[in-house]
This record gives sequence, structure tokens and C-alpha cells, in this order.
Amino acid sequence: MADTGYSLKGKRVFVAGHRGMVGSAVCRRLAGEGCEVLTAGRDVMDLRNQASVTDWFGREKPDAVFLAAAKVGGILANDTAPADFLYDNLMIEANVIKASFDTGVEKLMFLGSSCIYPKLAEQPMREDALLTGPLEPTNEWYAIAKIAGIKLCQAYRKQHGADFISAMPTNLYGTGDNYDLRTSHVLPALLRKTLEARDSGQKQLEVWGSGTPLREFLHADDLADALVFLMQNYSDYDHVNVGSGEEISIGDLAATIVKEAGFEGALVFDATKPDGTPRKLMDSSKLHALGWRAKIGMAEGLRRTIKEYEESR
Ligand code: GFB
Repeated sequence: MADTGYSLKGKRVFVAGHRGMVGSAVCRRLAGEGCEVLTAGRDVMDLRNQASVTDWFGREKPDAVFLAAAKVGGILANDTAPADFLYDNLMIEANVIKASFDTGVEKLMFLGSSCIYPKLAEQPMREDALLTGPLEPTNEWYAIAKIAGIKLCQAYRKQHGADFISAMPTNLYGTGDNYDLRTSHVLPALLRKTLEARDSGQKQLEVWGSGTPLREFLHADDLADALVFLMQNYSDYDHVNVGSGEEISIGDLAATIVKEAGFEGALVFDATKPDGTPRKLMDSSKLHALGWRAKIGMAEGLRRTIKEYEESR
């Protein structure tokens, strides 16, 4: 784990996926780094189209890249659109990683997810648990794409010495999250459903699955801080887990959200919906040893997110 001391000062830094929750958090976090942040909307560059990506990189020649663009979604979206999740994410990462190498990008940060680990990996999950067992069927498509991205970064480091690193965040929430109930993750989905049930006088709130799975949550602003920290302080072959160490059962998450939001109805668990992985707590001790820890706890993060979402409705 060499300490590269890579400085972003004065650099042209491309944030792929700047409109998403993670990309927009990284743009906010970079504001204090004295670098020039480059972004490109889909009208300017379709990341799934190699020619479009090659042209843009050839023109703009970024010095550093945060690859935060991906096709992401919750358990139902992953389970019902496997071709989209596998194809789009493979194309995005292959195009951006290759164009970055071809145009001499100094450093690239690839973003994966905690779903890359085996469904029943020993908890908490260490980085070396990767590829040691079968994946969770509902999101194996996205997981395989993200594992391929990690491997592609490692291959460019091995063959060409490219300084391409990978970070694996846990389940995220925060500013600019996706609140579309068909494709969102659990926290924004429960938040939206709770506020709509409260405001329409419903007597119950539907929660998918059994409510027993455990999930670890990290606020997107914490992740952005960790990514900039890793870009400046980490340069090595293996990926790095980025977690908060705070986990909660889905049932307790729902109970916490309804309490915070002032909904008094009953929770109803819909067993026809998939539970997915029973637990996916990450071991982030490698990141801690580098000197970074999460700062936004769930209570504070949830309060901030509920307030922001209420104001945005
Ligand atoms: O956040 P989520 O969609 O994704 O679901 P995963 C987490 C748990 O929350 C599952 C339950 O057990 C869901 O059944 N859940 C309860 C709900 N109510 C709801 C609801 O209204 N909406 C949703 N979405 N879930 C994702 C992967 O897995 O984790 C992605 O599919 C990515 O690829 C992401 O890796 C980080 O945590 O199960």
C-alpha cells in the first residue's frame, strides 16, 4: 500500500457520473482541492459508446478520473433487468478505463459495490473474500460487471503500470439519491413510502421481504471524502472496502424511518419480494489503517436525508 501522495492541486479531474448521488458528492468534495473538475452530460458523451468516449478523452485529456458512472439500482431493478445491468456497466468501465490509459490519465478511481462478494461470505467481508463463493442471484449481473472492472484496473497496472485503483462502497444513501420506487435502493424507497403514507393518512407501510436482512449504510458525503482520500493516499493492486461499520436490519430501518418521519401506521412485510443477501457488512480495516474513518453516523445521516427529501418534495 504505497503512499503515493498524489496531489489533485491544479489537475484536470473528470468525474464520470456527476449527476448521480456519488458523482455529485465527489464534485462537492473536490471543490476544496484546487483542481479543475470536468463533467460531461450524456448529450456530450455516451459512456457506453466507445467512439464517443475516445473522442472526448482525446479532446479533454483529464489528468485524473473518478469513475462514478454506472447503471445502478435496488434489488428488484437488478433482478428484472440483468442484461442492462451487465451490458451497460461493462461498456462504461471498459470504455473509460481504456480511454484513460490511451490518453495518459495519471490516476483513475474505479467504483464497485459490496455486492461483488459471495452471498454467504464470512462477515465482516474482507477484500480477499472476492471470488471465493457463489454470488447473490438477484444482483450477480451487476456484481460480475463490477468484478470485471476491478480486474481491468489490475490488468492495466500489471501490464502497463497504470495507477488505476478500485474502491468498494457499502450500501449508500444521501443527497440526490434515486427515489423512483421501481429502481431505488431500500433507504430512499422506505423514506418516500413513509412520507407518502403519512401525508395520505394510510394505516400501513409496505416493506419488501422479511425485514430480517442486515445492511450496512454509508452516507454519500462520507464516501466522497473517502474516495478523494484514497486518490491522494493509495496506490496498489487490490481494491479497498469503504464502509461505515454501522449495520441495521431492514425491519429496524423501517421502524427508525417511520419514527423519525412521524408515521404511526403498521409495517406490513411483503414476502413475495426478495430478501437478497442476508448480510453484507464489510471489513474496512484496510482503509482505517490508511487513516480514514466514516464520520456521518446513521442517526445524523438519516435526519439530514429526511430533512433534504422533505424539502425537495
Ligand atoms: O437496497 P436494496 O434494494 O438492495 O434492498 P440490496 C435491500 C433490502 O431491503 C432487501 C429490502 O432485502 C429488500 O427486500 N427492502 C424492503 C426494499 N423494502 C424495500 C423497498 O421498498 N425497496 C427496496 N429496493 N428494497 C443492492 C444491489 O442489493 O445493493 C445493487 O442489488 C447494489 O446491485 C446495492 O450492490 C449496493 O442491498 O439487497
